[in-house]
Amino acid sequence: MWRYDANPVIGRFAAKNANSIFNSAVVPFGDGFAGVFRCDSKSISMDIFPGFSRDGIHWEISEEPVRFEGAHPEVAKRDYRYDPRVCFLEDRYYITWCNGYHGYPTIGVGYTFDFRTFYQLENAFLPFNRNGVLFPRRINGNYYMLSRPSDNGHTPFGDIFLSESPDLKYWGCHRYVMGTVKGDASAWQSTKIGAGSVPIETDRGWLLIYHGVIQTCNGFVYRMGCALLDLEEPWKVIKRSRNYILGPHELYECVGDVPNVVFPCAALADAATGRIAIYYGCADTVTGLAFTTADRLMEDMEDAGKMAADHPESALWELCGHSLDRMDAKMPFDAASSGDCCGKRLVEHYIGHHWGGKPGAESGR
Ligand code: BMA
Repeated sequence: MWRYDANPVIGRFAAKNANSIFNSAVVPFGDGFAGVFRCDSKSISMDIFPGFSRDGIHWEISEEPVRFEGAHPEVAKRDYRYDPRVCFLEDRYYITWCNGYHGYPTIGVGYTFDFRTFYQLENAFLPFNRNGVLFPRRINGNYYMLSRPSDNGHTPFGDIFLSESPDLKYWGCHRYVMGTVKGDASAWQSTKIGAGSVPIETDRGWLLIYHGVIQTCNGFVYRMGCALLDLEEPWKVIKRSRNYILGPHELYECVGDVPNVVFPCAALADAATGRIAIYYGCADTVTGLAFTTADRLMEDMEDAGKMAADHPESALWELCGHSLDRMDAKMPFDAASSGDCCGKRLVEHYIGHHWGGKPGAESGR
């Protein structure tokens, strides 16, 4: 992956009264981009704020947090809100976030057409849950959401699950997707994992960027990985990173309110070239931007079934080891339905300025 050479792309004080602006989601919108940003205030109140940008780099973040309309009063009452994701689905932008409900974290769901008026739906799940990420289209007629059941604290455990809904209100048919990996096989993701970006549709499967956490003597370290999920049955894991794809190395990732955290919440993809731009929170303080390609991520992943076979000591690999033979076919990357709505302009901008011109600048990990 390549970090944007002017990172952090959004500084901690880029909104009025902000202490930090970090785990945030960005989508192409109109002639530019829009986003929903996690801003913790100087009183350390956690909330989500809309923002707009012409180029995906320079942002104007609203002074007022998102105000939702339309929800049942019991759900509309704000508690705390953090870690938003934004998913363009059918005709509108859905927002999911970690929504405090009577002090307990669950997944809030809302939508907007214009990032000015927002409507709230029912919370998707019972507490305790975090990292709710929608798929960008229905699959076999239903909506799908990844999530990470958790506890009320800093959760020293956690696997990724999938839930299905006919209407974005009632969720069921819960499926286990993938879990942590203990031991030598991939210890950076040994404590908990959580979905990051809205999955990118490719002809090989859904490409998911996620975070993985290890517990150290000095606290949690958050890194970034990716997985490939089956197109029709997305609880089946085809491939997965053994090595992390981005870890906290730069100063702004290692030092901040919570050190050693990279936390992806959005990935923009250019269907024509497979280029991907990832927005991620850094040290719970600022927002970073990094680039990669779908082909590169495909190379970075290993066959989940083979990894299970190579590491029988890690039982959780067996649980996620649904090896699909058709992955052996040599297929060129071709995001099936993302079109121009997935960040083409942003990525093109970087081809000239920060990417193609600096082939040696790859930061690797
Ligand atoms: C998680 C969430 C994230 C945060 C991370 C690291 O539990 O609270 O918002 O980035 O911890 O502190």
